[in-house]
Amino acid sequence: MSAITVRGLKVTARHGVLPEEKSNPQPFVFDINMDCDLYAAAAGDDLLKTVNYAEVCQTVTDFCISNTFDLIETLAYKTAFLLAEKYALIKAVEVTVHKPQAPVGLPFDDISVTARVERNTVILSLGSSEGDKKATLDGAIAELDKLRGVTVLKLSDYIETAPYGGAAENDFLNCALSAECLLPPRELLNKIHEIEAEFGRVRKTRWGDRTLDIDIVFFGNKIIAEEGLCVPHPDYKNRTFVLTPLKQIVPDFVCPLFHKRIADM
Ligand code: PH2
Ligand code: MG
Ligand code: MG
Repeated sequence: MSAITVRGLKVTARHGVLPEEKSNPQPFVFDINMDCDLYAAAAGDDLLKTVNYAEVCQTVTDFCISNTFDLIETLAYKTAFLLAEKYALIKAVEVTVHKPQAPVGLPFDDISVTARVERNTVILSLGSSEGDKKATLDGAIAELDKLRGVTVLKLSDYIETAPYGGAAENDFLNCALSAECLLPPRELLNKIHEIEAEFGRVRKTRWGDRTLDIDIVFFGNKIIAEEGLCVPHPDYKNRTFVLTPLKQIVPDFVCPLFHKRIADM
């Protein structure tokens, strides 16, 4: 993967916890590294197919000047997020913010914070077995798409499926979608839980009937095994109500666990 890097972009601005840092501007220095595929730009010698570094410098400067944050963590993360949102070519961006005159009262060489934002394709499975199932799925998809940093790309048909697992009694309405996601996995999961709660999800019996269930089936090529967050979904390949919609929207996606195309599962 190729990259564009800016080092040492200097901006005078008002970030810091102390009141005097909010009134007296001080220097901040940015290093920005953007992973992007630059082949098309280089092959065509075309500025329109790359990320214009002059524009990046202006965007970062404007953002830094027109906001006031307590933490350089916030400044670094929000700057990285803004760049990833603005430039679709960016696959991942790292922003380091240095604060060379931080009011520490002791001699130091440098203080900095680095934040990273990645663009991943995520694949979600949705199901509903209580209430107005179609309205719930429609509403949940709209809410997902409204999340900052999440853009729905492809949506499968809605299919009626028999309950799987033995606990639920009603038929389900299921679908799957792919989306572009700038949030880290745990943050996406938290947002999903909020949307499930908004649609009246009450966590009763495992596998029981529910107004809305949204599962992360894939998160790019990541393999995650944490409390409450297992990706790829541990049982997806045994569930036709997941596989059928996936075959429709992402037949060529290769599962990072089984190294097989979805179409061949
Ligand atoms: N979800 C479950 C349990 N069983 N069965 C079908 N048909 N569809 C589902 O979405 C489903 C299920 C637990 O999440
Ligand atoms: Mg589920
Ligand atoms: Mg779930």
